[in-house]
Amino acid sequence: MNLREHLPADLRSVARLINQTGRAQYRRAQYAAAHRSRAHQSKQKKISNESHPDVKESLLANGFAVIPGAIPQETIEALSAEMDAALASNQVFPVWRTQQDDSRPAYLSAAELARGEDYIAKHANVAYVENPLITCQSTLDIVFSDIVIDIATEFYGALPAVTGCNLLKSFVNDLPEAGYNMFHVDVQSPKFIKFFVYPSDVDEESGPFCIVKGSHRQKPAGWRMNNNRTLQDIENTYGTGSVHRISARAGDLVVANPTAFHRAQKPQKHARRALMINTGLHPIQRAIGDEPMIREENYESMTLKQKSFADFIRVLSPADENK
Ligand SMILES: O=C(O)CCC(=O)C(=O)O
Repeated sequence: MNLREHLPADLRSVARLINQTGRAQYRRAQYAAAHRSRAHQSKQKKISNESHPDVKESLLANGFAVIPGAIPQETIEALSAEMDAALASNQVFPVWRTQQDDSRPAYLSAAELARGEDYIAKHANVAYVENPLITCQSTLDIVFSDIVIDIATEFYGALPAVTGCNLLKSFVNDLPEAGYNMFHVDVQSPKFIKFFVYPSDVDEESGPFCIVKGSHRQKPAGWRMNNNRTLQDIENTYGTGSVHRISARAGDLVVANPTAFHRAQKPQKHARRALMINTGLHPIQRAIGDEPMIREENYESMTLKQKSFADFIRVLSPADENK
């Protein structure tokens, strides 16, 4: 039974506020406990890290940072080719139909997916590659690179870990803005960062990641209650020009604090491909994407530093893979 349906409308928003406040308190306690434990492990494991003080400073002040050319070009070329091959062979996570109506299922059917990317792009704003850390092995070189782990370690002051990994393509189409195209904040943890790497350059016309500078520090009361803010809402509150659209070259590393207001702008002229790495100190409930998984052979060849970063990733044995 859905109790909320039995509440008068004006009590429903109060119930939602109480529920959200309770969950936020729970997540703060979860983060604090995880921080104690993972800071302790960090001291014990004596893992060496390079410091990136400018990145940390920019993350704290603005909520984002861009590190130009952080990922080698050959890795980016491999990522680009593997991602295109995965999409061409329909290795995609169930694709959510952008315009929902009662006459069609919420997700595209296997027969629809088999019609290929042009068809998918007419019905969905975005498609995700299935199990990216397995399907596209070049993702491992990026996700477990020193620069990603070092920036995350310095940000948390404790051993970080991957909490989710998405490889996605956002399409140019006539469908309305939906989901991540609206301004929102991620609430799965009170403190976390995500990384983006693009297989090709991203500019204003190819659906850049947008973030409201400093909004991780300052939000109007009650704004967490609605994660569907329009550009107009944001500009009315934070001012014209408050939205920063992050253009980046293929191989740049973009880091962002998603507790700031952000969105994926809908691409106007060119589709956008992106690798997105979520990090944190405790496992989170993912809004989208598979549970992150890697092959046992890949896990076994990792350093201690990389294995710690894989703490929340499911390691698949050959027997698991054949199931
Ligand atoms: O794809 C993007 O640029 C943003 C995705 C996003 O909004 C999110 O992960 O919360």
